Order: sequence, then structure tokens, then C-alpha cells
Amino acid sequence: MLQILDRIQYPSQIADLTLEERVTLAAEIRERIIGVICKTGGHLASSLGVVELTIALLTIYDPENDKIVWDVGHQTYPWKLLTGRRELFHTIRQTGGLSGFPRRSESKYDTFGTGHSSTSISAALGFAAARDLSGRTERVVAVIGDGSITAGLALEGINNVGALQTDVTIILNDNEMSISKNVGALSKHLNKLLTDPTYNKFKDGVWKALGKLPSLGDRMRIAAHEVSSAIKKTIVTPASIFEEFGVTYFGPIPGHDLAALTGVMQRVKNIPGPVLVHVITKKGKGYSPAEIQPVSHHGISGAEIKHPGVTFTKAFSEALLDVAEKDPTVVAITAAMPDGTGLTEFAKKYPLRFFDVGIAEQHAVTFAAGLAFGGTKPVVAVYSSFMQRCYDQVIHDVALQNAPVLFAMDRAGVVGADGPTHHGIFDIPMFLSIPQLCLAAPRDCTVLKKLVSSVLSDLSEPTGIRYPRGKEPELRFPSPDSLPKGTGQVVRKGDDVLLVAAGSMVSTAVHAAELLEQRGISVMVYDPIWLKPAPVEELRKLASSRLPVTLEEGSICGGFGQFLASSLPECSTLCLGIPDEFVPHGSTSELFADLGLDPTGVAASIEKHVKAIHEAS
Ligand SMILES: Cc1ncc(C[n+]2csc(CCOP(=O)(O)OP(=O)(O)O)c2C)c(N)n1
Repeated sequence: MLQILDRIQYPSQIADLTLEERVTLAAEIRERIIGVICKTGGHLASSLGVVELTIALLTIYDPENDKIVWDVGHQTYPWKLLTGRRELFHTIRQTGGLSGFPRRSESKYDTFGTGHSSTSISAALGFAAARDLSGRTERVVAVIGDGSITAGLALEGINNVGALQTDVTIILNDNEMSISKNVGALSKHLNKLLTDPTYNKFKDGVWKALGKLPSLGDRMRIAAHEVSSAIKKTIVTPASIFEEFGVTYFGPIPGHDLAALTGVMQRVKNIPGPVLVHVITKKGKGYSPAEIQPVSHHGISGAEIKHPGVTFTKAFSEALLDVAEKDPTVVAITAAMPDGTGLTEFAKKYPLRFFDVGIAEQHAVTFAAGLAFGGTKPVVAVYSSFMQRCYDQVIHDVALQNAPVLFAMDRAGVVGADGPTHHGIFDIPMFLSIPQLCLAAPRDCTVLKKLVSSVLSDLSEPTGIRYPRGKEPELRFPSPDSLPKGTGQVVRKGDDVLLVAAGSMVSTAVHAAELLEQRGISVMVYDPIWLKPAPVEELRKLASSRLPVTLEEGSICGGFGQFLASSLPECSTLCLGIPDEFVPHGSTSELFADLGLDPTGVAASIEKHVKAIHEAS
């Protein structure tokens, strides 16, 4: 039992705590987060960095009425603990448990659902504009990180904030980190503000006000008054880019000093028009392993059982290094995710051929098109779900102009604990619906490596390769040496059903085929390798004497099954995949079972289909 945290039933209780109690509360929140997340896994470092900020927000603002909009949302664990979800906190990211991100359906205090970054300023401005139209007076606050504010969407939001000039507060939580070290000119500008003498003057003023007082108890009580006058004396805004956008800038403010933070936020609350408060925090604050290694502690995995085997990310990384060594025109691009996408080694080895563009997926794609026309072979390494940001860039800048770019789309399919914002289930419909794009789906790391190597040996048209999160399946089959577009491979023979399984589903398909064999249904499993151009003619021949069924780890609507079925109108094709609904968070095995996409579920669907066809004939 934690003395203060476990007493909080309503967020409004926080404003009634003394400063000293709030300082204790901050320590208790850290203790709870570290205790739970080290067991369950989750986004640790960012949440530890905003403990004081969260307490200050709940001290100054009224969450029953005011709108606090969190960006990305991976840092909202303290918020969840203080807004009525403390008792469920141990269920975070697990099947049926709390989401790892804000969700409007989870709590009335989650004003705006997130997972993808850089949405908070636009959403907050929307809340503010609606407030103004209705004549209400609630305060609206966006909390955004220094990484997330570099994205185009956030900058579009600030541009509009500057134009509308309404009351909205942007809290810029600057820990100088994205997942990796933050990059870009804006990051340099923020750093310049941080080293501005004002900041040090402010820190010294507050420190002196606190330091000269005798005991902790007295010190904290009196500090609140001393601090607010220190703030008044010392806050002089250095020249910031935000002022040029018509947004009043305050800062930088030390973000782990509750007295200082609360004092500034109280003062800023009543300033009319758009205001930005630049708060300096430390990622991983209070947990030394995370403070020392914030990158590896951005998201940690819990005490889960580790399976042997190679991850698709590692295989991609190795294949790319291999090709890059022989071909100096190969360049790699990431949108702020060098580690997650497997580009760290490439960046070390070929710093001039590596581009971290910040959280800027749209820019990454158009930049790649330019790089391609300039004579290089660009590889955009990106998570499938973040590719959703780039639909127009892929159509307008890449496909329409036939720019030879390779999209290496990691985390394609069901990702598990991160949930619906992160499942990569829309890339197949996206790629298949755009002319002049090719798309491949490797079933294991060997096929992935061969695809990377063969596509880059002759990169003449835009091409995507999608592969899942985690390790390759235990079940593997020999693959052909060359993988020309439009050719696939029979991986299991059978006479009654033609089960065409895309990439990550091949292994499931073979297991399902074995179950069906025991029930008297003989299943051929076919891996198309290329979803576009698909091996349609070969599939037409195979389907002439078998019932075609497709299986994919992606949305059925507009997916590979429907695409193939439209090419085989003479057949009655059963399409298995993710139905027209958002998939929740949870363990992947439970999610697959719920979706009917584990071997048992797939076998059951096929058996039912076969029976129905026989009964109808
Ligand atoms: C559109 C999009 N691209 C990439 C990501 C992956 N991602 C999650 S958090 C993060 C870094 C965010 O940095 P910052 O806003 O500074 O927050 P911090 O983690 O430092 O608290 C990234 C790149 C994402 N969530 N959304």
C-alpha cells in the first residue's frame, strides 16, 4: 500500500494535497510504474519522465471540465494511475486489460485516443474551436514531446493555432529524445533555448529559493510562494520560433521541480491566446537503468518466455548490410526509428548513406522518391501502421512517377500489446489498390533476405516487402533461389482445397492443413510470395480442381483474398483474414484465436466452407 497514491479516488483530490504530499506522490507513482511495467512490459521511460508534469496538470486544471490532450499517449501511465484506473493498472496492455494508450472508450479523462504521434495540437485546437463556438470556457491543453513536435502534422497544427489565436496551451515536454536521440533543425533550436542563460538563471533562482530553507517540510511549504516570485523575476522569454508563429513562449522550465512547474502553469493558465510552455524533463527519471539507457527502456518487454530464433527485423538488417556493401548506391531512411526498423548497424557503417528524418513518414516517402530519381536506391524502413500516414505520398510521389523505392514494412500484421493503433493490417489493401506498386510477403527470414537482395539488385519499380513483428516461425520450407515477381511456391501438396496463405500465415496454413487431413480434407498450401503481381495463372490452374481459400494477416476488405478472388471470378473463393473491425490489444496468440486465425480456427472455417459447398452441389 502506497501512502498517498492508494488514497486517490478522484483526480480532484490532487489539488488538495500539500506540495510535500505531491512530492511523495511522485515518488510513489514511480515506484508503482516500475514495479508493474518491469513485470508486464510497456513504455517505461517516457512515463517516468512526466510524473511531475502529470501531477502539476491535475493540480492546476480541472480534468472534469478542462481538456488535456496527450500526444502519442505512451507516456500516460501516471495519468491512468491518477484518473481512476489505479486498481486496473496491473492489467495494462494485456488481453482485456487497460490499453497502453489513451482511449476515449476507456475513461472520460482520456479526451483523445492516440498511439501515433503528433496529433495533439490539431486535436486540442479542434476542442478549443468547438468551445469558442459554443460559448463554453474550459481550458484546453496539448502535451507534446520534442520528438513528436517535429512532425509535419504538429507543425500544421501550430500554424493554425497561430492563425486562430484562441486560448490553447501547448506543453512541450522536451527530454531531448525521440525513441532515439532527437534529430533535426527544430531539435537544435530547442537545444539552443535550453542553453539560453534564462534557463540557468531560472533554475538558480528556484534552487536558491528552495535551498536556503531549513527542513524539507518547511522548505516545501514556503517554497511555493518563493518560487512564484522567483518565476516572476526570472522568466524572460528567449527568442523562440513559436513566437514567430504567434504563440507566446514560456520556458524552459525544469520539469521535475513540482513547485516550479505548478507555479508556472498556474500563471500561464490565465494568459489569453495561444501559449507554449517549454518543460525540460529526463526520460526514465527516477529509474537509473532507464536514465542511463533511455533508448532500450523506451519500451521494455516483460518477464515473457523468450523463444529462440531470428527476428524478421534482424534478417532485414543483415540482408540490407550485405547488399549495401556491394552496392554503394543503396541508401536507407527511417522516420525516427533506427533501432526498431533494424537500421542501427547500417547507420554506423554508412553514416552518409543513412537518413533519420525525424517523425516524418510523409517526408520520408517523398524524400525517397527524390533520392531515387537522383540515382540512388532508397530503402524506406518503416512500421506498417506508420505507413498509413503516407498514402498520398506513395500514390502521388512514388507510384504515379514509378519511382524505384523499396518499402521495408516491419510489424505488418497483429502486433499484440500495442493494440489497434499499431496493428499493421491495412498495408495490403493500401498497396494492392495503387497501380504500379509491387508487394511481397516473406514467410520466413530466408525468404525475406532473398527478397531484399533480389529486389535491390534490380530496383526498377516501387516495391514493398511486408513482414511481421518478432521471430520467424519454427516451421520452415526450402525456398527457390530466385524469387521473380509473379511466381509463388507450393509448400504442401493436397487435392481438395487450395489454401493460398500470404507470408506470415504460411506456417498457420500448414498446421491447419494437417488438422484437416485428419478430418479427411486434403489441402494444398501455396505461398504466393508476391501478392502483387500475384501468380494468378498458376493459381487459376491449381484452383480448377480444388476449392480456393485465401489466408492473410491483414484486413479482408480490399485485401489479398478479395484481390485474388476478383482475378478468379469462375471460383467461389473463401477469404480468411481480419474482419472489418479494429483488433484490440492483447497477447498475439489470444488475438489470433479470437480472430479465428490460429490453426484450429482456420481449419474450422475451411471445414465449414467445404461442407457448405458440398451440400450446395
Ligand atoms: C506517426 C508515428 N511514427 C512513429 C511513432 C513511433 N514512436 C513512438 S514514441 C516516438 C518518439 C516520441 O518522442 P517524443 O514525442 O519526444 O516523446 P518521448 O518518448 O521522448 O516522451 C516514436 C517515434 C509513432 N508513435 N507515431
